[in-house]
Amino acid sequence: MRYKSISNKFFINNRKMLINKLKHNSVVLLFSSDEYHRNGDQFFPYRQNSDLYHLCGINQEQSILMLNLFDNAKEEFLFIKHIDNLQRIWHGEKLNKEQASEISGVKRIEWIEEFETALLKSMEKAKTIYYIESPNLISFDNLPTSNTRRINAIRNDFPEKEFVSINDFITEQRLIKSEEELVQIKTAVDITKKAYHKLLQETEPNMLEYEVEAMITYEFIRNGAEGHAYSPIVASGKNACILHYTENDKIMKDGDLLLLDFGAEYGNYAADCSRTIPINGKFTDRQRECYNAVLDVFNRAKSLYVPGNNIDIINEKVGQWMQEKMIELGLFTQEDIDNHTGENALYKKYFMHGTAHFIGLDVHDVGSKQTTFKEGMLLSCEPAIYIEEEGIGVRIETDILVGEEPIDLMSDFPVSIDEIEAAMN
Ligand SMILES: [Mn+2]
Repeated sequence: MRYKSISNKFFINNRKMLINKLKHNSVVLLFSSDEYHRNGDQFFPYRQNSDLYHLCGINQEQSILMLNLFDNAKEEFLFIKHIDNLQRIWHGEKLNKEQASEISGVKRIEWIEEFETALLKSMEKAKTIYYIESPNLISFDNLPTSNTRRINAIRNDFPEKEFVSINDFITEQRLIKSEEELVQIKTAVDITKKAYHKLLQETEPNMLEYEVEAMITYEFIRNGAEGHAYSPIVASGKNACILHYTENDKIMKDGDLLLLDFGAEYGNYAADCSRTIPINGKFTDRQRECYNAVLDVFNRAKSLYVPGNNIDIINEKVGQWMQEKMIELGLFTQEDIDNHTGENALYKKYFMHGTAHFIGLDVHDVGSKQTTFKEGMLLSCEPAIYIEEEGIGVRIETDILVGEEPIDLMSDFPVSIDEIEAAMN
């Protein structure tokens, strides 16, 4: 095992929390993610459905969680893949029943072949089927995920049953991070810091962006992360103004800035970090002005991550602060704002995304812009400015734990101009 996993107490407790919110004479059904075909006989590296992981900690494909909530019998089942000797030779071991039980804390572990029979039996008594809606695969065919396909099939077979989504309940649970989850997240953050230090030391003019990507990947893997929590952005010069630039294949020019958005995944939990550095180790005067404008807003914004606030409130405040900075930077005047009639505020031309999103098992984790912050929630803080005509893009991003005193998990990452220049030279 690459990483240290969370104890089964966490998963047992998650199931208990969920069950307490549900009606009796019901069944909860949750199916693992698909294995995604790549090409030929190859598949993409497997990544578990985050909700299934949250409820049982199993990272294996072809797993099904079934919770029976009957008046006289509450019973938890986990169905796992059963492999033969030939498969074992090619692909190695899969979890046995004891291991699956140890990881998840579920007592009844069955082979996947037993699922249909067990389902029929549960359906004799169940009135309500609880399921989780997962987003469709984004493709031109809009294919449903395995979870949706299986639930739809069961819905067809049992049209008389009541089907109820439990997304809101799961979201509520996933939003608040437990101590054990924070250990995983802090490890992901720490590995991300190591990659940041490496690239601060080794980045030089005329390297290719993917050489920096390789430094990040190297530090992630050698420190026990599964890899990147999302496709990293290594964007030099004006490429920084393409928000989801992931080509990372241009030459990094002397005198340009480099915008990086990267984060390790550890034990399925994400870190999410953005930094902006001068490729040659020294900011120009104009770059300093722009960088310090964003840094100033970044430092002020951190205090907004307190209970009672929400993402909409943060976006509104940070938008106003960035607008003041843009006037100081000479991008437009107060008069321009007063005369502006467009649908979007003027500042959105230079800062077109939000400041915060939730972070957890998914880098853009569950929760909405109106979710009221509570202690223990984790969000990004990422003000930015993109001035395409000057080839300047600056984003500074950290991960903040909500509290009366918000905690910046990346407070020891070099962030001021002096710290960055010192680390690079
Ligand atoms: Mn982010």
